[in-house]
Amino acid sequence: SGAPSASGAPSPDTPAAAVLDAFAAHFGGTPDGVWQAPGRVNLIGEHTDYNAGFVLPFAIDRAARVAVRRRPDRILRLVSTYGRHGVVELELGSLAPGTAPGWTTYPAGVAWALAHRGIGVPGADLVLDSDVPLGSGLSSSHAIECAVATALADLSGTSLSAEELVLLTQRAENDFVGAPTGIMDQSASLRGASGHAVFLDCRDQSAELIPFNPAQAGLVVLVVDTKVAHSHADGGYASRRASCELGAEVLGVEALRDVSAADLDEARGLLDPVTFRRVRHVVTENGRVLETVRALREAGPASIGPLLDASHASMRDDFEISCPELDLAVEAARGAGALGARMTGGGFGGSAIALVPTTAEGAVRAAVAEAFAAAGFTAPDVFTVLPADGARRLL
Ligand code: GAF
Repeated sequence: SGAPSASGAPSPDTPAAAVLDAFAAHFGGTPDGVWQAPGRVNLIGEHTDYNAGFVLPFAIDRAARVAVRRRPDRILRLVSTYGRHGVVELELGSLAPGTAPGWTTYPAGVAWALAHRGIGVPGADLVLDSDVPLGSGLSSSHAIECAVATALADLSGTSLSAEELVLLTQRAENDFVGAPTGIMDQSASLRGASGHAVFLDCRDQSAELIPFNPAQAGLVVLVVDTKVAHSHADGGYASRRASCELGAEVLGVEALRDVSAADLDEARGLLDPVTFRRVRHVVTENGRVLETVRALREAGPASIGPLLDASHASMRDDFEISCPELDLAVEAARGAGALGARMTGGGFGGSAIALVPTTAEGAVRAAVAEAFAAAGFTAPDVFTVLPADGARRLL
């Protein structure tokens, strides 16, 4: 697009071009910098993060980008290339939960969480551009929060570790946005690396990058965005979390992480049937994450299909967070040659992923489209994702 880079030289078609253009159009001139943070796909390990368990997400090649310029006052002026809400002006001093409209709740929540942490956030003009589809279950909101957190921390001259940034964005999400989510999504966005998945122990945030390179194995990861809207601030996510807490309390453990597969027989007699199924999902899912890590190390990506399938069945039948569109996406993909498929993210809508031999990609895309049309569902968006690098400064 010919947008000037911060150095003044024209830099057509760089990832930052659109956000620089929008910055010039709304605020004039150039920003102090541009920061980017990716969305994520969770390969496996769902609803295990807030149970102090294991997850294995990867950062994807779709990201939120923010162009930010400090202001001499205490005002945040926020605008996005989605075009909704126009320029929103917020006073840093009077930020409180419920005060920021629409998407601005994410940057406002981050500024609020930084201030609570005693970090002097500067007033700023900020433009957001993102190619993580909104509400698709690929963590579009955490991508925004991680990009803004990285930007504002940098601009305030504070160096924060990944662990601190994770807790800070979780605070923004839990206490400002009002979604009782865990730490998986921001961990993937902050720690991701090209060609790798992030194996995270959510109890102590210890993390290891596990080689995950589908292309090298002749595979693609296809995302099927069902277009079914979901929100973690709705009741379903919180009620699953409450079941897990109840299960842990009745079983006398600090978190469901501390329940092993061998304990499940006894647990069945102690818990009501619904709570037992919720607990069984978390316990078996933790086991599947560990098995997936081992399979990736020992045999590579083509070996993990059955684990993805088992994970989906557990979410559909035990945790009950799937929906007809996600189930259909998974079945259609498998029927047309996917090695494995599962819904990804919090559930109740959003996206499914399928691990597909490159040679079957066309057949899987066609089968999913046909199955959705035959069922009378809205046509899904189907696209490939690659494991990509985590949050960083672009300019
Ligand atoms: C959402 C949450 F934000 C994560 O913390 C995680 O709990 C996930 O749902 C389910 O695994 O993405």
